[in-house]
Amino acid sequence: MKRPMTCPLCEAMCGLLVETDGPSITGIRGDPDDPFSRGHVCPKAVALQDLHEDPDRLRQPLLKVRGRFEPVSWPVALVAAADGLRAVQQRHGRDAVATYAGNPTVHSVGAALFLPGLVKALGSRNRYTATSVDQLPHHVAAATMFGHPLLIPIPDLDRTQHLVIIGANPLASNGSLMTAPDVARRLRAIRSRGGRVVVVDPRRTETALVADTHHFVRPGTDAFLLLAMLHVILTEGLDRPSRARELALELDTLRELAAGWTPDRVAPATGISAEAVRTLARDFATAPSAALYGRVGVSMQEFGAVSTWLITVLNLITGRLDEPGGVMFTNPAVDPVRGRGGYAPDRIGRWHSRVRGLPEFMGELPVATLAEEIETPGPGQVRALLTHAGNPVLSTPNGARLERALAQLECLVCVDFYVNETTRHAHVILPPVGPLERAHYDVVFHALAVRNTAKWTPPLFRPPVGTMPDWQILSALTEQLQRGWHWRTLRQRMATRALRRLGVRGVLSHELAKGPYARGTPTGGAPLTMAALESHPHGMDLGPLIPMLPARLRTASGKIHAAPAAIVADLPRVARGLDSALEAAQGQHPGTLLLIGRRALRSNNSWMHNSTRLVRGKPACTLLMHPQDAATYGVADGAVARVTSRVGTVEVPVVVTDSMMPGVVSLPHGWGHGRPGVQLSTATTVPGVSINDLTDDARVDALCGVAGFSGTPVTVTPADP
Ligand SMILES: Nc1nc2c(c(=O)[nH]1)N[C@H]1C(S)=C(S)[C@@H](COP(=O)(O)OP(=O)(O)OC[C@H]3O[C@@H](n4cnc5c(=O)[nH]c(N)nc54)[C@H](O)[C@@H]3O)O[C@H]1N2
Ligand SMILES: Nc1nc2c(c(=O)[nH]1)N[C@H]1C(S)=C(S)[C@@H](COP(=O)(O)OP(=O)(O)OC[C@H]3O[C@@H](n4cnc5c(=O)[nH]c(N)nc54)[C@H](O)[C@@H]3O)O[C@H]1N2
Ligand code: SF4
Ligand SMILES: [Mo]
Repeated sequence: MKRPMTCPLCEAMCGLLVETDGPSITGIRGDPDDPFSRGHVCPKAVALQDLHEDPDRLRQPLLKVRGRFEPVSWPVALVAAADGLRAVQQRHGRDAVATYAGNPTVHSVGAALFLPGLVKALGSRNRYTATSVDQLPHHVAAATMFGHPLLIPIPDLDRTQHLVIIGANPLASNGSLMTAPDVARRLRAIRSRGGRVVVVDPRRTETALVADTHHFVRPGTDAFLLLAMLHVILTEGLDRPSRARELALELDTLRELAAGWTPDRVAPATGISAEAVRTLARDFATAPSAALYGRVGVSMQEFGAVSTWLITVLNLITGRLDEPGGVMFTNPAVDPVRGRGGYAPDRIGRWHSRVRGLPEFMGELPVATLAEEIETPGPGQVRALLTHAGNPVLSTPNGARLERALAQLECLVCVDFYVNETTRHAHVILPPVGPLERAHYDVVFHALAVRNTAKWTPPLFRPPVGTMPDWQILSALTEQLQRGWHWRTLRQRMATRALRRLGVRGVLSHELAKGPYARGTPTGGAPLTMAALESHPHGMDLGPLIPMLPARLRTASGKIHAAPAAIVADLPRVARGLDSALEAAQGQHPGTLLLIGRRALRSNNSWMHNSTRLVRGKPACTLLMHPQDAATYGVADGAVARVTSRVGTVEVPVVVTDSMMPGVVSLPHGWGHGRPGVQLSTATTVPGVSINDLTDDARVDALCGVAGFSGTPVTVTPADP
């Protein structure tokens, strides 16, 4: 039997056809009838079979007894988890329990709908997620400019004539905040319709190789480059009127801010010549349609929020925002902007972290501060942690420090199906079923896609007896935590129970009824209900992105804030950053190289390395280095280098390649499985090292607290001189 589903591994939402024979999988291929992905898949889709069959994937809860994990029943595990967390809160207050939600949370409908209730029941201000090692700056820009953190403009990939990609490598990542299955074909299409693709990246990436132009940029200097582009566009009068611009306040402020940021001044810092910056700006501003797009390379850095804001500003003033072929807002069937949890604040720092004073945003704190919140005694100290689908030991800056801190927690509860670098420290592990055993609807990525589509998949396999999908674990744990609480929490308890009775399908049905297609689809179709989704198992196409302004704005003024006060206040820091970058460019820090990350098609953050078919072949965890640097520091291709930063040292094989910008080295993230106690029998044979044993928890974007991964200073020496 061939059964359609959506791949939940990355943001591309490829349609799959899973061929089954009773309980076994006989093949996984692309679904040609999926209207969005039209048959495209990458190698990771096939690896879903390895995940499904992986004997290391937990099917039963584990409880740590005298230092060892023992399988226990669900009632025992849930009571142990709830009692452990509640005891800490009773002794030390609500904030003593922290929560961390990792990336796969947003790829699971059950988790996306049911984790918020659990976090709310805990009622702690110590809320952390992978957002603060990822897209936090995008939310800051969206919230302060448009009034809602999820109003993120998406490149209209299929209609643009000019795409500028800064700090993203969609050919490896398959696109991010730009859900677009088969991004390679879509980029090729831009060029075959006479358009252009430009890439700005410290590495000549897979994407740069298929672009028309590539510029090396020194890591962490994008804000200077973007300010110089703003300067060129405004001084040369290349900005132009548009519907969106009519809605914008504070345009004059932009002119004041850009003064002084000439291409000549910033060129030595960015490594891109003044003439190239002028060309970049002019080509972008004058193309018939254009989209400027930035992703993790510009968001995970010390000027992440300013850079991300500048990208939106450039799209706004050149008439690209909310226009076909530019950057547009989505109109998803389940709409997080108008639906559940709808309004979210646009203020940064309503409260601050206890130890370092880092700002809250959207109700959460930056995870770069979690280790010190656990280590530092005093009122409000974090003494317990609940993780959901996260591996912060490998994915947050100075992960080794966090790992040491985890070991001193009174209670660590992990909702996860692997014993990995993080969960090995747990007292209780609650494993949900795998992605083929649960229903799927992409509540997050339909809202970030280059086309409006909708697709529902029921579970392909019946979950084995005695296992639970994540939403059931999360609601059971929520109820367990609420048990016996004061009568004032009665309403919360009733809400939890009502939600649980609805289940995923019921909640989605309510959401669809509140959504934009509740009365019919744009193509004159019937109302979009669960029944309609069920009768379209390959997915429903709801058409290209459409202009959404001004109705979609959520600002109190009903206008766009082109220069939000919180962001403008950060510009003096950017100016100081330019001074130090200029100093560094003059060679005042000899011996220092700048470390950046990278993604590979056959890898998925930290957790798919247990799939034999993905880790076969040449080692993936290598340090890329320019030949000139290799010669200077005496390391040869294939030799092992010792890489040292302020916080740590790793030893890793070197690949010498001129695809790197001189002075910059690159390591992938998500490796480092060689730690004791990790129960991943394949991954531990190809352990690699963790880049986050080098990245520095002290380097954050001071404006929003996102980790400043890009451009971590390191030294490189041969491991055996
Ligand atoms: N230096 C550096 N660090 C980075 C990055 C970088 O580029 N450079 N990238 C950052 C980015 S963008 C991100 S998103 C983060 C990711 O950071 P995290 O979200 O912390 O880590 P993941 O590697 O995604 O780990 C996912 C965990 O969820 C578990 N899991 C998988 N599926 C499910 C599920 O359905 N349910 C549950 N309960 N568990 C599941 C896996 O076993 C694994 O333990 O890493 C960040 N860290
Ligand atoms: N195969 C695969 N796909 C994935 C993932 C994965 O781990 N593997 N992870 C998923 C996740 S969680 C996310 S968030 C997305 C991320 O999706 P992308 O943002 O496309 O991620 P990357 O491939 O890391 O691309 C970031 C690029 O920024 C460059 N860069 C680094 N520092 C700087 C800088 O200072 N300035 C500039 N201009 N560029 C810089 C890097 O060289 C790199 O090419 O990918 C998702 N898709
Ligand atoms: S690109 Fe690969 S991992 Fe991403 S959704 Fe498609 S098949 Fe899955
Ligand atoms: Mo991410």
